[in-house]
Amino acid sequence: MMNPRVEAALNEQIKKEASSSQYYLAMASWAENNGLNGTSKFMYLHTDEERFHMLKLIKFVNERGGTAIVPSVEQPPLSFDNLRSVFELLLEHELTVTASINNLVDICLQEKDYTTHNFVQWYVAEQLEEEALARSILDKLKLIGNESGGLYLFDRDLEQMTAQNNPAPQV
Ligand code: OFO
Repeated sequence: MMNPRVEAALNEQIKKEASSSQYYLAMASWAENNGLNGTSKFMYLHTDEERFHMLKLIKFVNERGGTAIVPSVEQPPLSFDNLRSVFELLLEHELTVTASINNLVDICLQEKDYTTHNFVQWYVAEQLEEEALARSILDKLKLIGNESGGLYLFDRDLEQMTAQNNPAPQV
């Protein structure tokens, strides 16, 4: 049996990962419709990664004797102002996910659930990486400003970067 408080917090996290996946899927689709192929590929990969984060949690909860709740998800926005605002929203979103992971760590410690605490460390490391990546992309976009040649090159770079990445890992 899982500690009920930890189980509830893990189910909350499942919901967050599902909504992250949906959010980045909306960004991928918007970018695709706006000729931003690199950004679109990056976001399609990212939406799969978030789904993987969700699946990993679902399997963990079920394997530990809990019941994973597959959540319904809200419809994300249909459009975005521009490339920079997409990545600003992504970083903002990741910061809320990090806060939620930190809260999960706190609950594990309070409830002395060291197994889940150990499992959640993977997410702690993942959040560090995701925030760093979002910040480095935003730094580039700030340098470029509204210069269309620069934005074109940025999008192409992102395409190359995504192509070098492995496809989303399997659970
Ligand atoms: Fe699941 O790491 Fe982003 O949200």
